[in-house]
Amino acid sequence: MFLSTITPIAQDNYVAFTFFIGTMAMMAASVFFFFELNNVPQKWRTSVLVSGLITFIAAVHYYYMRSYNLETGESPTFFRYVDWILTVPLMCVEFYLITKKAGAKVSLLWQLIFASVVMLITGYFGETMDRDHSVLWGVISGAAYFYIAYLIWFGEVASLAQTAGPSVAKATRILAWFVLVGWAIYPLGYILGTPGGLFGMTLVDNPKDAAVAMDIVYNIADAVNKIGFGLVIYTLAKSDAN
Ligand SMILES: *C/C=C(C)/C=C/C=C(C)/C=C/C1=C(C)CCCC1(C)C
Repeated sequence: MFLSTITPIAQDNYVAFTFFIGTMAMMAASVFFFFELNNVPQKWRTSVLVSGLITFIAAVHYYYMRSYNLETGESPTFFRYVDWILTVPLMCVEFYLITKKAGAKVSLLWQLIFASVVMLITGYFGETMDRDHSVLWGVISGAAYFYIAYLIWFGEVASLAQTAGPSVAKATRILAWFVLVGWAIYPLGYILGTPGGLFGMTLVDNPKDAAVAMDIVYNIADAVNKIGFGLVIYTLAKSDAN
């Protein structure tokens, strides 16, 4: 019987369990954003659509990562990064879309996307191919992260948001907090999961426990950031009628 091939999630398997809950939450959020497309003003539809794409892409990856983790007992690092390399640039697209009305140029979008790709590729090297230099890769990745945060807090995104009207300014401010605080959870996961992750210090000694801590932290961060981001955009779309 096909049911016998299903691997049950053990009660103490928090990694698989948070992948499961993550799948469900991302799926529910996607359905919500897609169905609400018709209830938001025309000019915000693309933004809300992108919110739905972000959670949808994550839902598909989470579904896969849950079974990968259950069947191998390993951390699905590769698919984690495939997910991020698709969804983080889409979050950059969100910043571009909401400031476009105030004159955001495509070059700003490319700056954000480029920095996010550098942040993720260097993080991937540090987690997989070159773990001996995880601190160095983490620092480069962190620099790209700070550059993104800088653009959003003090750079072009911030100044454009100011001229785009009070609703966009307010939404950008909240999204900026997501980037500063919500995204900062990821380097914490990296530090917990990677040998030498905190300037030569390994916080969790047993590699299995370290991987578990990392996956749980990443799963929490993804739910907060992807669904939270989408809801901020949705609220903006609903509150800004003009
Ligand atoms: C939906 C997924 C999101 C918002 C993922 C964001 C990921 C990061 C902000 C990752 C940042 C990292 C660092 C700043 C340093 C260590 C390596 C990373 C890739 C974990």
